Amino acid sequence: MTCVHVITHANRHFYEESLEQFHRLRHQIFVEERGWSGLRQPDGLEVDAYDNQHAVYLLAIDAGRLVGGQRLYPTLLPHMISEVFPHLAQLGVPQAADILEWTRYFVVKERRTGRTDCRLLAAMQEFCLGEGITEVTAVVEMWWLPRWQQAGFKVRPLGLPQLIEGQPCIAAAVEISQASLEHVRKLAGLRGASLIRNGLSSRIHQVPHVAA
Ligand code: A1S
Repeated sequence: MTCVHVITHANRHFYEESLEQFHRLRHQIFVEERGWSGLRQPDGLEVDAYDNQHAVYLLAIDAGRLVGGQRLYPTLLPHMISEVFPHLAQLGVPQAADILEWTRYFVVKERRTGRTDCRLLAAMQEFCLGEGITEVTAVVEMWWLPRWQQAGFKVRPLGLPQLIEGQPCIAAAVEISQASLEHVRKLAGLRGASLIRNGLSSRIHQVPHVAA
């Protein structure tokens, strides 16, 4: 059975193998499948500046095998939108303790067009609700907008779409709500809470210390 595990700096020692699979799959999927060649690494592991002690990973694992994943990161720290894509957020880059950035989302090929995608979307909403997060921000290709609408997610554009490597992309903020969580759970026929928080206390999100 597939479960989504919450992994932070505090419990990553339980998940070293899954995290290695996550970075390897990110390379296979984002570099080799999607062609984001700027992320290519000689060791076949896609790791960036935001894979550090502040990142939270929500990984879908089935019988020890990683089948999908995503990353959340504090917007109070320099993050991908503030550092790499600020030009996409003409209405301003949202930065607050209750807003996280959402990146590196994927489902392995064999599990696509199935329930894993909705499981990951539900996991993101469930985790954020539990942590008092109100929005997540992301840079996405435009085809995410109808997907989010179908999932029952409310989306606020942060600026106009622009081409990135030939693809129209947009920066957006997605609202965290019980209604969205229930909608996406219903779509996938999921019942109740499903996150595994191995070795973590009930609330883990900490506001990072930011120098004045
Ligand atoms: C940043 C993301 C942030 C949220 C953090 O009938 P179809 O096949 O056309 O239905 C497809 C399309 O409508 C659309 N879609 C998926 N990939 C697309 C692409 N490259 N270009 C245009 N449209 C695309 O979604 C429908 C369902 O896709 P799917 O792959 O059959 O199934 P599933 O299970 O919903 O998985 C969707 C995702 C995006 C998770 C999966 O395709 C994947 O892992 N792709 C590679 C990683 C990726 O591109 N991640 C998003 C960027 S990170």
